[in-house]
Amino acid sequence: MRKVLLEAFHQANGGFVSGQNLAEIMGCSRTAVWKHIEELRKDGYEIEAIRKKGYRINKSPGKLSGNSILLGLETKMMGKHISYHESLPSTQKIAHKLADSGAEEGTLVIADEQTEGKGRLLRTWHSAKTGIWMSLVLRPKIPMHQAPQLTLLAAVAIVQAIEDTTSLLPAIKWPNDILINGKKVTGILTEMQAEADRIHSVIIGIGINVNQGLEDFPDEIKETATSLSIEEGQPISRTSIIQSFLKHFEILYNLFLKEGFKPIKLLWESYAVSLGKEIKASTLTGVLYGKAIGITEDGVLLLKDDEGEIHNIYSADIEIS
Ligand code: BTX
Repeated sequence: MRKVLLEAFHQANGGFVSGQNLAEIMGCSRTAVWKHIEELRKDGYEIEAIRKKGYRINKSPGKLSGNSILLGLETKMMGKHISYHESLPSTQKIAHKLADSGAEEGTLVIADEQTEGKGRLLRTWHSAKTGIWMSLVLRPKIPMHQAPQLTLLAAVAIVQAIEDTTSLLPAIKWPNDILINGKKVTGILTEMQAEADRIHSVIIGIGINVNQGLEDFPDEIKETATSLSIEEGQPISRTSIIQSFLKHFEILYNLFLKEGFKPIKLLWESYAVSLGKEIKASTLTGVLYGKAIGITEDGVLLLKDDEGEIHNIYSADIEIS
């Protein structure tokens, strides 16, 4: 019922919807409509009521919910099914389960808080309330070796969403960190379910620090992490960031499926901070120093060492010197 009510407001595009109209759409009495409106108000929606005009939503709540994301979401597929949870160990786990049981492409799992947020290589991702912790289920028909390109694609969509919603200028550090003023605001973890050379699903896990204050970060990341609101100096709507991310992601994903990685690579390069710089790459097999000279068509980082030898870096932590 609530979903129908929010959809009716969405259709009205910020305008008024009369009580009578809402009663017809919802198939209930006007008194019942009023009760549902009161419920929305309790959840933080600011709803104006004017005699003879009806109701209008002036402001959606800062609180996250599946419905507030759906209200105003401009996608055909991404985020059309949302599994929202107040607190979870990790959205990745739920997304894997949903993918196993046949969830549609574009299904999104979101939590207000994660108690066991995962980074890459079994690292911890701190996921206090007021950030965005989400996992997107994809079912791309692509060869397995192309799956890591989706991490780079997601990074571009996040940068575009941050640019849409704030005045900040984010930059990407290969492969998956988004930095603002040199500090990490986002991490991306791409996991895959596959068999032989067939991808069943790709789960893109995204963590964005949105409204945390410095005091919300544990000591070990206070120097290296930041949030959008710290950088912008005011609270940022998580709902707007998620909606904008899903919109950009869908456009880029369709482009990627049609034309491959090339157009995504160009966009990614335009946001990259590490290219052309001297870097230290810590890989699982050792540490390499040299200049980051570019990425390949497959999204692999190219590092040229002092002897002029070029190394392909598939997975590493990068420090810019
Ligand atoms: P990563 O391995 O690149 O980054 C992890 C490292 O980043 C940690 O070791 C720590 O130094 C630092 N770090 C941890 N938490 C934060 C934070 N909140 N802000 C800035 N720096 C931090 C990046 O891994 C991948 C992160 C994916 C997180 C999403 S959230 C939704 C989904 N569910 C889940 O469990 N993980 C993903």
